[in-house]
Amino acid sequence: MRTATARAHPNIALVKYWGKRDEELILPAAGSLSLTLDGFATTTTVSLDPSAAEDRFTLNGAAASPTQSERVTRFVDLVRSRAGSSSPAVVRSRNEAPTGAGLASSASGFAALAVAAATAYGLDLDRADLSRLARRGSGSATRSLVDGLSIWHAGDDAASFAEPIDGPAMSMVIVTVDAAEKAVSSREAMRRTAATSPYYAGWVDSTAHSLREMTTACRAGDFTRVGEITELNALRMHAAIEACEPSIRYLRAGSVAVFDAVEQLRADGIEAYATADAGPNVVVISRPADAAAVAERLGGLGAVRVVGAGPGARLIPEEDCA
Ligand code: 2P0
Repeated sequence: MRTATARAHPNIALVKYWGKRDEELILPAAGSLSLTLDGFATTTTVSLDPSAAEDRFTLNGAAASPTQSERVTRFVDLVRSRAGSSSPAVVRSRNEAPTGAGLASSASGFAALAVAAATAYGLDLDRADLSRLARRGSGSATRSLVDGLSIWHAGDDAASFAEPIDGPAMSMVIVTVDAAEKAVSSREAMRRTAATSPYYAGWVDSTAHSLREMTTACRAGDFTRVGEITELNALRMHAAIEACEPSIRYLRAGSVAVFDAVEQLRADGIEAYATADAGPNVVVISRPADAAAVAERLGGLGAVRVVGAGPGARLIPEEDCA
């Protein structure tokens, strides 16, 4: 039985991906840029089981929901068709992050699955190809193949993968204001934003512009500019999302309180900038030397955890498997 285990971490986008130009291939409307984290890992083992009738998928030791299983099978089908195999697989996955709470568990999930499944089915793929493959599972997974700062290019199927980019050192203070599963999935909310938000076209244009500015700021090691673009880009994304019909509001009162506290931190001379994904939790970036002070100041607003740059998805030895 061929088996492989991979570990991947979520990433937090500084310039966000929100909207597709191709739903089937998961090609983004604009490029994005993120930091792969050193916490909240997903570890996934894929074992071929030719005698099984169908794939089996367990998440944190329990059978996954039909929706989750179907999404995994669709992804493994892609790997099988490339490998010329018809063998079902057993997929066992463990997640350190709360699933569905805006901490991008689909990014670490599909990045780990791409590496483990490609290896178990005998595909010989380089890092860019693995990034392109992970993209087919979930857009944000494209970036979790890369260590640290990662830029995911828009473009056609061949060009749309992530690669590393240099930038200033930074920490991320994750403020979990609510760990419950979100009401509207990113996929659905993205679709609704593109279809109904009057600000969608402006969002896509401004993101492409922000990505160019962010690339320059990263290469210059300019933490301040990186932070400013990050916060602005997140607020623009949420404005576009809130303007869709029916409206979706991911930011709750507790989230806004963190944005307020971050503004106060800056007024007090500690440089920190806030961002938030498709959920109520807020991620605050700071220079590594300021992270402990930022975490202390934000501690009353939710559970805080400080993380830094982590490794892209990779194989791990069998004995570590889920
Ligand atoms: C991002 N997010 O850039 C943005 C910011 C959430 C907010 O990518 O449909 O799970 O699987 O491609 O990647 C979350 O959406 O969506 C996401 P699909 P995905 O990190």
